[in-house]
Amino acid sequence: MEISAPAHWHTVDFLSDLHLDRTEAPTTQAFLRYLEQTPAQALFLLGDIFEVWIGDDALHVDGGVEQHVAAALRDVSQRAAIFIMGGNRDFLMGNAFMHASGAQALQDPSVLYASGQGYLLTHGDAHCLGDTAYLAFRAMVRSADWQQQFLSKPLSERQMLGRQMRAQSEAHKATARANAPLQWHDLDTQACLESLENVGVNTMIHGHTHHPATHDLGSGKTRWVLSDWDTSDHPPRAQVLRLSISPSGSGALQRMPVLGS
Ligand SMILES: [Mn+2]
Repeated sequence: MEISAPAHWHTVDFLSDLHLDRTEAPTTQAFLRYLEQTPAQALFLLGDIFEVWIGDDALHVDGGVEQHVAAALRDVSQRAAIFIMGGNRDFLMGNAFMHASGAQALQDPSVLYASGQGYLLTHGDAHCLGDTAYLAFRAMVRSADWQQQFLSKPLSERQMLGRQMRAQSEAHKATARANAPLQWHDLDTQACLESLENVGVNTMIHGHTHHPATHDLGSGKTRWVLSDWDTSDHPPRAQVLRLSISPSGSGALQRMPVLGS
């Protein structure tokens, strides 16, 4: 999928990995404040905005984080274009959620043309070639059959599975804090270079690893890794990558903290 920035886009924000799970959580509140305040004309949410997405009917749960976030995005959509890509946790976000949010679904990968350049946008998980167990799981849960079967379960059953996934994820994080950092898989550099060459652009923007960095891939190619968000962690993290497009049309990427009360 290709998107060309219209002339009125001067500020474009990229975010991922907020892992929102409760309306009242500080990270959710920080995101809602960010949405009210951002000057961006376009927002690109590149996956794992939600900790888990059990189906668009979660929007009917009053007071749920899904409903709150959709309503807030819909408000922003009056003044900014919103593009949402699924991550490995929230890939089941469907048309009803996009409609409720005033957002456009963004395929993984997609290319944004802005400031005279192309930006390859992806969540990042598909490039983690070393994580073979995950890639097998990914192939399964991305199949139409699996998704149809999952979504046909009663909402209450999917809510229970969602709670189990959250609990596992919390236990995982607690272990990581208590012991040495857990092993993690980074994106495969060769796979990234091939993806960039396939679409003929030099810059890749992705999330997923929770290891924000700017990697020089050589030959003028760069990989920008987005930060995850967790305002309860030490130090707290909440950051967007912002593309600022000057009146002359040139662009600059910069990491912007969005913490603050
Ligand atoms: Mn992810």
